Amino acid sequence: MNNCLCPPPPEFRINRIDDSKLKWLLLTMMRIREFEERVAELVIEKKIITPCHLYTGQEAVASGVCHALRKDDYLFGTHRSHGHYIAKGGDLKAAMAEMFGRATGCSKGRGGSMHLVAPEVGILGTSSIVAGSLPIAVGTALAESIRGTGRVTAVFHGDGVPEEGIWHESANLAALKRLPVIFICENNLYCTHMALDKRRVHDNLHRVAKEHGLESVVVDGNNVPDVYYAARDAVNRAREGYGPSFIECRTYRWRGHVGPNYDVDLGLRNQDELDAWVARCPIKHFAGFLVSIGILSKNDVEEMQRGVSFEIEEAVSFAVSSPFPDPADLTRYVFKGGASNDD
Ligand SMILES: Cc1ncc(C[n+]2csc(CCOP(=O)(O)OP(=O)(O)O)c2C)c(N)n1
Ligand SMILES: [Mg+2]
Repeated sequence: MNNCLCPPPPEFRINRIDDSKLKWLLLTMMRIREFEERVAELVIEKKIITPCHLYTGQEAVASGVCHALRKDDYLFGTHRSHGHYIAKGGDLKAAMAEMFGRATGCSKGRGGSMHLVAPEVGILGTSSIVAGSLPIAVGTALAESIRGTGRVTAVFHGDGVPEEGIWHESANLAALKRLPVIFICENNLYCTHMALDKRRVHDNLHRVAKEHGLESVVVDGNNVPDVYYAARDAVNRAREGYGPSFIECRTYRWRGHVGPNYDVDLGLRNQDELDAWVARCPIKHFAGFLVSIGILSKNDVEEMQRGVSFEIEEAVSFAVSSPFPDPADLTRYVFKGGASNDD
């Protein structure tokens, strides 16, 4: 693991991925940041009341990984998945409407912040149950390997998840059957309010994954090209039948575990630590890099930012003008084929 915000690997400069893709990486991170920071404001204003676990600071992970995935590849997420949803191509308006509990939301207003779905772009679900997505993701990978579709499954999870038994069962089965699944561990150093070094004797998540038989790497999760290259390699291996991988992305969430506060006042982490990670902002650094190599000008970056702000405001307007679900439909979507389920 490289603790500094290292420059992109040489290959990145030499065999540059094309400019439109570089811009996509930056744009995606900006969209996630703007979405999250707008949601934070709306929570403070009590306009959004679903509990929101914000992704600010971790944008490079979702963006780098999803850039390596195909649209029809599958994605599973967690309680902190707005970024995964956006990076995989989920509709922004539908995501914002879900935050407001509206019928036009991606989960029809029934899921809230933690339960997002968009099967049209491969997002089969995000879940509030810590580690709950793991066995489902492995099951999906098993199904796709039997069908021979070449589809890959990416499952995002936090650093708290390898402390759950089901993570070990899932990793073992995935390795045993050489399944096309990628475990992306977003190690933001905290599980709710408990730091990694208070929970583990060793800082060894990637080694544990390796022991289970997963191809395992650690990357700087604030460096989007680093994340992309690790994900690209893992996706290629999975698609070619070489089995599962584990990518530990070292990163940090700027805001507290849940909601818009920073948790510093609670004595759970200190301001110096937060400031150091804010100084390593993945967006600021990548934008600076693209400007430095002449792919974008400062004006281009500002224009992109204005476009993103406009897009998010449009999503908010769409959400607040959308209807709530009809109470008469309460039991719809509860049971497949149930009396009131005609969808
Ligand atoms: C099975 C289960 N146990 C406990 C919880 C309560 N809980 C919600 S989020 C969380 C911490 C998850 O930490 P981590 O996996 O590191 O993800 P992060 O929040 O840091 O993104 C816990 C313990 C839960 N939702 N589900
Ligand atoms: Mg964590």
